[in-house]
Amino acid sequence: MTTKKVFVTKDIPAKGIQLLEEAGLEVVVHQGDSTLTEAELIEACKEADLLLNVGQLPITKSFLEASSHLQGIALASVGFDHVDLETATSLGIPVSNTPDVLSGATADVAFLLMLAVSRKAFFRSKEVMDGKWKGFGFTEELGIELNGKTLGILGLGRIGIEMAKKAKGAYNMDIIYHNRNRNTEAEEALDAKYVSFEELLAQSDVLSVHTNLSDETRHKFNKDAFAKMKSSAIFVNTARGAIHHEADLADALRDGQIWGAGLDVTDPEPMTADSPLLQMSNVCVLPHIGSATIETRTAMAEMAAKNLLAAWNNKQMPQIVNADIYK
Ligand code: 8YV
Repeated sequence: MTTKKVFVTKDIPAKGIQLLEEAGLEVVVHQGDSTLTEAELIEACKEADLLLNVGQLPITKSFLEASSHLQGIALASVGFDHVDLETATSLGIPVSNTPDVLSGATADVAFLLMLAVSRKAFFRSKEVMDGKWKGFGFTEELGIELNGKTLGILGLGRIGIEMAKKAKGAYNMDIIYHNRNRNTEAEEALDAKYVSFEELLAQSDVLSVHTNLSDETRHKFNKDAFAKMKSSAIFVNTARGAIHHEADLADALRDGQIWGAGLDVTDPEPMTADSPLLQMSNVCVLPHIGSATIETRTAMAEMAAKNLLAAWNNKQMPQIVNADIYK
């Protein structure tokens, strides 16, 4: 029997590789910092039977058509907006993601951004670290407190629920949310109130985005949306950068339409060095570290590996996102 080959697009915690190798699979990991081009990915997958895709490397129609021999693609991410799922499904290639295991870590980063922006912590820290801090002014660059304020959540799913729990526990924040479908179970557990998107914009003191990127949510936070928010509001996005319109966000912050913003995701990613957001004291930008903890990344690698093992054994991937292939 020939050994099956798994191509992994970026290094992952050893546990993931170990699971694959123990099952007798040959694992090839793309080394180095550079992101693979589509042509390089096609070339790398010519000899592979399974693909473990780390990060948001696009899985395009042309890649899938050139790689229709793949027995399964496991994503090391919960989001799958970078995958042409329709083509994967039509070619019968199962695709899996990594839900649940990263919810707590990602909500931690949303919470961190909310708190850091509310106290301008990163900006102040940057001054100190750059040797520019000259002592404080009693009324300069003051923060705002979160206690008892209203947290609005767009997308009260797994990650949104974790964020709401933390905000409620730490600051007794009132939770309002907007979803495509109401989540009555979470409403009860969190004493959360379902509101329209317009109400979410108007009532939130902090508005945290936890929805996926789709045609419906692309640039949902644009000029019009920011204009409807409170001038004291903080906008937090740990989901996908393209859900907000970057130039409109910069304008809204500069013109005082909203108070601050915390971003773990940008569009493009990495953010360009000339972005006006990087000069603002009321903005904090992180390099997409939502799931970047030892515990979470290990769990993600393990989950992705187990999904590939299922595909290799002709079983349904436990975290499959295109179960339609079996219909
Ligand atoms: C990861 C993510 O940083 O899960 C997602 O959708 O965006 C993040 O957890 C990234 O995809 C790591 O592979």
